[in-house]
Amino acid sequence: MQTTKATRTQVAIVGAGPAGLFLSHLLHRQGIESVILEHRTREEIEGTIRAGVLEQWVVDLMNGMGLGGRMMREGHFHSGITLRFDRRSHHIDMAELTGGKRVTVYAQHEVIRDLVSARLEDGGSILFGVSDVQFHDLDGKAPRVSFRRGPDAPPEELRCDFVAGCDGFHGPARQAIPAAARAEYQIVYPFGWLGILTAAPPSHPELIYANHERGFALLSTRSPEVQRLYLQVDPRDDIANWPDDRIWSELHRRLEEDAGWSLTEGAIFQKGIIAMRSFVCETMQHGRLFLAGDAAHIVPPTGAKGLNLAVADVLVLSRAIDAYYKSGGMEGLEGYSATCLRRIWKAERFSWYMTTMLHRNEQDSPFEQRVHLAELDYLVHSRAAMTALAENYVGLPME
Ligand code: RFL
Ligand code: PHB
Repeated sequence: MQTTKATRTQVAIVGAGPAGLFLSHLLHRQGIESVILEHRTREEIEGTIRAGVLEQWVVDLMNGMGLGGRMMREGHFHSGITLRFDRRSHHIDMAELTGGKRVTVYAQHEVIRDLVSARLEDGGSILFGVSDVQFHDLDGKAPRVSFRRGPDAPPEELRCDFVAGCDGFHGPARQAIPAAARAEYQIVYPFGWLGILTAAPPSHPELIYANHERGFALLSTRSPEVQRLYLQVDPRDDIANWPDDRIWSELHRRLEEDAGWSLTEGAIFQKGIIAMRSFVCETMQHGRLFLAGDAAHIVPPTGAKGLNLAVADVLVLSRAIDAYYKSGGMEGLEGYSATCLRRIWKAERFSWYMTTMLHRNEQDSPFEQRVHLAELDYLVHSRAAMTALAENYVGLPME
């Protein structure tokens, strides 16, 4: 009979996205061992184009952990954003409204590259390309995660004290919480984002969020040579229906304004369409399994909150695990889900607010469409409303 190879660690982490990688670094700094099981290859996770905006406290955390060197050299620091509607621009000076806080535009895959290389350099264990991850004995004190190092490799087992489900929205960890023990709250939006990367210089010094009668558009950046732009589209649309000239013509129309600003074009070298949803799973824990990041919640990208929330979850989790190893106390772990959900629901609210205010929803009545425009008009003329937006955008304080 074949015996299953078993290894032991303190925390088994499933998924090497931002949640899993930050958790492994945070635990390492507390002297706690972990192993990350990731089903994609290193090249795949380092090449997936996703988020761009880091909240101030995430940047401070990365710097405090000694992981921010390249980010500080190559990232872009934005102290404001521009809202554009009715063909006019309105600057929101976030730094002035929040006592000096700003956001950093530094691509998620660059964060991933920095975190993977630093973790491997300090002797961390990340197993790429694993398959068949399954959870066992989550209710007891000695949970196990079984897996294979590839589809044809023999089964192995990771024995541990805690399991962190950092495996994203489509991963298996959430399903390991019995359906009767969790409630799921969700909105699926009737629109998606077509995102492009283009080889062009920046067209504008800060991000532009545009509400236009043809739909939302967003201008973001990546580097002095590469820009990131998004267009609201039907989520079921096929990217083949979007040749480059159609994308540019739509971006020009939605981002243009009366004051004569113009968008700089370049070669499009990456494009794709993503659907948008809001989703929260309550509870985020079951026995010794703790969900973090997109495994437990999704926000539409309009508020730029997803990656930041994933980091917030694992900061709470790492502190609770540390307290357990230092004193045997379970309070932090028992309160994990409730602690995280307070921040998560505020980010859900903000992301939903930005999304509904800035997009054109064909299902909205003309009354609701007028209300969204009134909301924008109120926002840009009220210091109180702008402060509320700025406070949420740069990131609510981490306790
Ligand atoms: P991830 O990044 O999805 O990582 C999960 C990892 O788990 C692995 N996995 C498994 N591993 C082993 N076995 C299995 N069975 C597994 N199943 C899955 C996956 O391969 C993967 O490597 O989740 P995590 O770590 O929770 O991080 C969440 C963030 O990635 C996400 O919230 C952000 O990208 C959202 N987001 C944004 N967030 C921001 O904070 N600021 C932004 O500006 C921002 N813009 C965006 C975004 C997301 C976008 N897309 C594409 C959804 C813009 C876009 C367009
Ligand atoms: C990005 O640069 O990818 C980006 C910026 C702002 C958002 C979402 C995505 O709200």
